[in-house]
Amino acid sequence: MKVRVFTADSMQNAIAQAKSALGRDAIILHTRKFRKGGLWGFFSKEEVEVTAAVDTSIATIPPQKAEPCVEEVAVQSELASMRSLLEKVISKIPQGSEHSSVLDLLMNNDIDIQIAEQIINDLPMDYTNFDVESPELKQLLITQIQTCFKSVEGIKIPEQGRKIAAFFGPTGVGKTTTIAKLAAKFAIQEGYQIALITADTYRISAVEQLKTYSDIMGIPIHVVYAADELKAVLDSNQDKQLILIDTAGRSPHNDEQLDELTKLLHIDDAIEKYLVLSATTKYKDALDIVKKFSICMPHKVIFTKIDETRNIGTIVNLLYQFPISLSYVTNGQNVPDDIELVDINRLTPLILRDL
Ligand SMILES: Nc1nc2c(ncn2[C@@H]2O[C@H](COP(=O)(O)OP(=O)(O)OP(=O)(O)O)[C@@H](O)[C@H]2O)c(=O)[nH]1
Ligand SMILES: [Mg+2]
Repeated sequence: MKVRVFTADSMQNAIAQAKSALGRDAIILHTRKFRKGGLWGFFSKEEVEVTAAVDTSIATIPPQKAEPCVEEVAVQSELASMRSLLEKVISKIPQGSEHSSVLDLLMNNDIDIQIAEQIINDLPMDYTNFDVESPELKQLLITQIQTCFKSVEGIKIPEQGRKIAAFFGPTGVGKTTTIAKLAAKFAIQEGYQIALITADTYRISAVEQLKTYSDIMGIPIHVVYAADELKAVLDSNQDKQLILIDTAGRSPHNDEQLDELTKLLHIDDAIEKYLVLSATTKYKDALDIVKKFSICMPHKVIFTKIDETRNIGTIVNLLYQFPISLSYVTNGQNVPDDIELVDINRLTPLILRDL
């Protein structure tokens, strides 16, 4: 530190001298006034003394510039690439807290982030005018989501001839129970002539399960072990107005089983094919299932177990990606009551249950 004393006839001048000698960074350590000259105090004049200092260490010692070690260089480059990645991600996120709140609402209802973004982008009007929790915003989102529901059609029995419907999908999703519900609806409630066929000879109790329902309802049931047997049973049931075919649950990752199922379902072009999916399935798994079972060329999809899940965003996620035709949803284990034709106006509010 460099310290110097300056005297002048005024404080202002003394400080000016200090700043000009030591620079703008000079600091005033001490000031005092004293009288100079004269005799016994007569004819003396008042002077000002300023003690000022400047920290020379800052200016004189050059900053240490150590060579970075290899590890530091690696960390710095990692940080730089993370920063650039973050900047890219942030630049893609549309700004505004309303956007992220609406995005959160959709994602809390199990809607995939990319699909949620698409839903928001496609909104026909400025949603930022609405409160995030308002019924108006909920209605706006529901109306937008409804645009992905392309078509809904249940089993339509023709006036002449017959309808053959086969049900397939992963294990345990509710295929057999759904068939029992539909059999009761068409045979008992609507009085059609129907027959049941089960090709599920894989599980010991599978045939018994459907047979129990057919016995109660007084509907004939046939068991088939191979595709050509199915053909024969279909041929011998020309008098029926509706034939419902049950199949064994299959893993979407077992290609051999899927090939076998495809052969069975294509034994007769008239077979209408229903893919049965549980609404409780995780979206990524449901995506795999739809992709893998598409080899069987499903005409329509049935979603089961919507009573077992709070969020049925999986349905929206799938419909946004595949032009699937919907048919029924099931909402419980009770035969025959817990099934209904998809009603878009009743289903879509459930999708945003957590709003
Ligand atoms: N909560 C609920 N349970 C259901 C529903 N539909 C079926 N279940 C139940 O799901 C379980 C499996 O039903 P199944 O009809 O045997 O299923 P599946 O697809 O035929 O099974 P596999 O033939 O073994 O592949 C049973 O306990 C049914 O009662 C539904 O809509 N809601
Ligand atoms: Mg079954």
